[in-house]
Amino acid sequence: HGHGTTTNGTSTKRLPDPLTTACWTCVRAPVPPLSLEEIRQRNPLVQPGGRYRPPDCEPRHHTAIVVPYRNRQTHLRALLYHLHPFLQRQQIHYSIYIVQQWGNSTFNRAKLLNVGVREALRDEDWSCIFLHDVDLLPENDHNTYTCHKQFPTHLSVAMDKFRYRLPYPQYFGGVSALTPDQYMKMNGFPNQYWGWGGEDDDIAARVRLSGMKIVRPPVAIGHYKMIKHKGDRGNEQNPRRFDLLKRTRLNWRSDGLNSLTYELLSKELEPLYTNLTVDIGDDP
Ligand code: UDH
Ligand code: NGS
Repeated sequence: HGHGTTTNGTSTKRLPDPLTTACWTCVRAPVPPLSLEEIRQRNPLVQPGGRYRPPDCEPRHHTAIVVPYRNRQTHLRALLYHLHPFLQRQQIHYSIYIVQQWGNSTFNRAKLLNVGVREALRDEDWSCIFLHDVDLLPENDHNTYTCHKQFPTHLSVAMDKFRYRLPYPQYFGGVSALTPDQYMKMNGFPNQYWGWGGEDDDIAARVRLSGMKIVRPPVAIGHYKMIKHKGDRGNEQNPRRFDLLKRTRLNWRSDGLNSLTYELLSKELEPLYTNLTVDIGDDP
């Protein structure tokens, strides 16, 4: 495998592109110095709202990508730069939703994901919904952004920061995917995790408590590069996460999709993504 160094000193990892052996799949870190306008020019077939349909076939897969978001502009550009061509190579009908938490209240990743799923399903009858952290770039084109018929999928099984393996067997963070039915069956995600940590473990527990299991791609396929960064202001470690996790079994039926409240402040069809700005309240 070729490894190069770009002019600004960042490393470029080159992997053989599995779909077209004449090409390389390049994952650059940390960020290509491209503007949103330049990324748009490279993706002329993407429609407003970050929507795409393969022009010359009837797509078998209809996937919404939902990204929990606040104040990570450079990561967002890297994700869009990478994901649009990646999904187009897979001939998927897709749309990218950025769910932006409004204001300065403590970040709540799982609640933003609930909002994203509900709003995405207003637009289309998606067959699959991806929950996607903004700083993770898939490295292998065989990692198809589609859903398993029966069970929720965890995709980011081999992240570079964890030396390309799971940090622990139950890990469900990063990138995951479910059908709308699977999502309803587990009453969505918890709304009560304000701040960093634990919400992904709660989601993994819900999968099992609702009678499902987690499926995963092979480690060689689920490779992701994480863009390095420091902890965010407004997303400090949640000291209550261990207590909450003890109560998932009691709480999952009453806290989730069926107790979700929020105010959608705006929905804008940007050239490369749908921007949902939402007031989800604050840690009580
Ligand atoms: N996110 C934002 N803005 C924030 C916080 C989180 O957009 O201010 C989103 C983003 O999509 C991110 C995801 O939420 O990828 C998860 O955030 P995270 O901070 O839980 O996870 P990440 O993998 O960082 O980005 C982990 C390293 C920070 C460790 C801090 C431990 N105290
Ligand atoms: C666990 C957290 C998860 C987190 C994972 C990886 O300890 O939310 O570490 O974190 N669970 C709890 O805190 C209960 S990471 O290495 O990415 O910072 O996703």
